[in-house]
Amino acid sequence: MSRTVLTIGGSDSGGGAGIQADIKTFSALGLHGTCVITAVTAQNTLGVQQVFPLPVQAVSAQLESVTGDFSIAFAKTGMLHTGEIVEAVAGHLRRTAIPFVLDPVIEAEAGGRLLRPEAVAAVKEHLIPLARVVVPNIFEARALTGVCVRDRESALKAAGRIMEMGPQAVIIKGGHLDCTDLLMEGSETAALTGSRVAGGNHGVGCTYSAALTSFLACGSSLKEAALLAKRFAEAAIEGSINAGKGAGPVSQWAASRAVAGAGSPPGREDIN
Ligand code: PXL
Repeated sequence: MSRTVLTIGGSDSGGGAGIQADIKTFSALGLHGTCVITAVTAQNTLGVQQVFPLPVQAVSAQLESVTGDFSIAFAKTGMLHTGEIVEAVAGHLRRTAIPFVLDPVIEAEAGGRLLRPEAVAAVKEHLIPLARVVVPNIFEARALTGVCVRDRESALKAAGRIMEMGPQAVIIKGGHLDCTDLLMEGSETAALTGSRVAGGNHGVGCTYSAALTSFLACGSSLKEAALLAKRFAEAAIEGSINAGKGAGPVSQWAASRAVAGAGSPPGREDIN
């Protein structure tokens, strides 16, 4: 069984979010992480100062290199920035049929546009229909559906609209409300409760979706993976590091110690 996972997203020079958070999360959960970088951000804990998207050929070449060698158990997409990159990534994921978690990253928490406004339509049209699960926060849910999520009823409405776009499941994250996530899959819905944890939160969204990807790669059911990823993200905030002048980066190391045994880190021979 392959224990190699893939993240497709942007680099955060501050080391807290994006590809850096994903690789740290994969590693903390005992997996081998590969990465396809879509854009380089000049960023710190105070915000995103500049964004440099890579040429679409550079993204396609990385996708070919990674999937031409490794057997990818599960992938995730994060910051994709341009419509052109969204289409290239969607085309590759469709051809290779790699299951993936779609984190519809639009803006950095500390401020800074990570997906161009005109690329939102490409995400809806080309990428969402292929996703195993889409994991928006309430702001991303609004950008995708026009529904302002305030409570369970509006979360159900937004989730229903995203389901109409064709993914297998959606989780509306409630971290900006009462920390209850709404999972919708087929005709089933579940409320996944959590607790508000004090600490720095830079990189928490990426860490959550990377942990979800990891638990799915290890064979958990979606609901089980979503609960484990939520606990992992909470523990990562609790153990966050006081670095930089803004919101401190979450700690995947602390999370892996706190939730030890949650995943099932493979033996060396299992890593493919
Ligand atoms: O949290 C979403 C995110 C994703 N990818 C990159 C980011 C951020 C947030 O800052 O910088 C590169």
